[in-house]
Amino acid sequence: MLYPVLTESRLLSDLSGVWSFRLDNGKGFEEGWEKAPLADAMTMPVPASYNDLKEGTSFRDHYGWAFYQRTISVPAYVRERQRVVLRCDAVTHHARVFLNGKLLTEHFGGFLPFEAELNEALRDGDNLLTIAVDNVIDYTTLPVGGEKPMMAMNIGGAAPEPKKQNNPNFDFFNYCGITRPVRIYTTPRTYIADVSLRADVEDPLADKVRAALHYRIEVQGPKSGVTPVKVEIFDKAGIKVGEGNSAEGTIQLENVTLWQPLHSYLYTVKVRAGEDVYELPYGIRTVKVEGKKFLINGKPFYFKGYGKHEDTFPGGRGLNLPMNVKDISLIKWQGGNSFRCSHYPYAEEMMRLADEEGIVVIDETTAVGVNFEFGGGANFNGQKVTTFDPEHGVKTFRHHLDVVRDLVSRDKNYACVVMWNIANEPDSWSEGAYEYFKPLYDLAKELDPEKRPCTLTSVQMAGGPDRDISAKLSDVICLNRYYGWYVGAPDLEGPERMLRAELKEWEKLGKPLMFTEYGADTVMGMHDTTPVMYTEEYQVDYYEMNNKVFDEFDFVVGEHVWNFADFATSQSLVRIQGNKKGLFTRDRKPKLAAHYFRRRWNSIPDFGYKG
Ligand code: BDP
Repeated sequence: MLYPVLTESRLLSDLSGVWSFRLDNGKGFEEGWEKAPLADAMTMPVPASYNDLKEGTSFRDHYGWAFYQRTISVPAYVRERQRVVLRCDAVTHHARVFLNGKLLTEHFGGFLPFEAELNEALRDGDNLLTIAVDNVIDYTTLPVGGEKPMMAMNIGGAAPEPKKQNNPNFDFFNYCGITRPVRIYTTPRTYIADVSLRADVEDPLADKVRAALHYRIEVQGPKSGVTPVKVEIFDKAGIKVGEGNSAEGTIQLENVTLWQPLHSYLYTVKVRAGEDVYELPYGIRTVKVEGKKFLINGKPFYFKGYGKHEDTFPGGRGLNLPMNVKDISLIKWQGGNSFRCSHYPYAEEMMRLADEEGIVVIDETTAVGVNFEFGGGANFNGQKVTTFDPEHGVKTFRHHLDVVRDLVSRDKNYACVVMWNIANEPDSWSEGAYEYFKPLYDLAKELDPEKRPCTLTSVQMAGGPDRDISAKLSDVICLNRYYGWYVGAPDLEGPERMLRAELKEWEKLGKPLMFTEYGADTVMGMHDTTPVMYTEEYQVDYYEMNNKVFDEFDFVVGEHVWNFADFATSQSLVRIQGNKKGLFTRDRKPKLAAHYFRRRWNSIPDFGYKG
């Protein structure tokens, strides 16, 4: 799906602002709230998560639907001449969109965009737009909701709450609402529906780089078959460097400037299909797994970076452009070069920013919590239930396919994206895991014009390569490991030996491996002369130990700390107003470890670190 932009043929109108809002009392649809202005409405900004914006636990932890409303109007001359499309970038987790009380569309999944054509439903004058948002997570949704609170079960099996509540099977606050922009855009009746690009670079290391840019333009609408298509490529100075004159073809490019990590270069691809014009920035680079190396532009790349979250105060997971820009600045300050979109696709504005700033990205689906083994495992009438049990196990597979499809469709043209992460810490060892995950890997590869590497980030309890199906499926082994925190803390010597022993097992596979998570909770301002858990000193010691071991293995091609910054979670005895594993606090102040990593990463080259 194309990112909405203003062009000579397309209008764009951002509906961000303060909308009317009301939490459902269980009768919202029965009473037809979508049909009339909301009674007793509160104010609510769009985009933002609503949870932290009004006071009280019943508001923050609301379970179920909430209604957002505003009026919209579109001039008649626009409606008559053009397609008018409503685009929601992210409604978390399940949306029903109504115009003048009539259902326009319904969408499942809280982190990917969806659209609806408005022409038929729009009337003259004001139109009532209602977006109802449901935040319920369960065994059918991604992310997955469990039956009991995940963390609470870890510490003694707290009894399930009698009242209805969300129990995330994941460790971040279940923020919800309209978290990304809602926009109206227009196109001519026959329009550019999709653009797929793939650059075949002859030799990325040559003095003068040549590339064949393969493109495919999807045109839809009444004249789609007969509409002439033209594709032009412009360099940064605005000079045309290539052109194609069909809906599908190849453009030869000479003297290509490659997109490089931290040295971005973006061409502009301008597409014309009849009356419609669409343009997008596009970086040319290569990505390849070769033996034990991860190559970008033919050179062995070392990932220095973070798992992140879209999480700021008070907008929760709401799009926060200033913080996105600040975070990239901090990444560069620290000598980092990459991050992972843990644990869901990030806003397109962040992907475009990463493309523009030269930050390498591992792009992730919403599949977190596909694992019944957390906290001792799930139960059904006293019987242990495995994750992929056909009757009582997860029911996420079909939705997971949709998420992979929509993610690849949205992000396939970004140079910053170098790998797809199919799931975070799933049950990747139990019976049924291979059968569940193999088709998802296959689908990502099939749909991606670039055939980027695929992975899953493997949880500690998955064990080694003998047990974990990621050994078979992943192009790069990605480990989330907590040696010296969940395993062995406060001792660091035993965990060091265990980490080394585990790496020796994975080394035999002959694939590159990176750490996609490792970290220790650290409360800013806690210090001690002898390292004690939760102090800033312990965090540094923890990382020094882990990094020392990583440096001993040449097949370890990267380190992503957990986490870039502290973030909000559900409450539990092991979460101190959230997860405190950040190198930065939630408001982006550096802990000791941030300075430690600044020294380390500035002395590690982006390319050729391990030869
Ligand atoms: C991993 C998860 C991550 C958690 C982290 C932690 O992938 O979401 O926040 O552990 O416990 O299991 O801090």
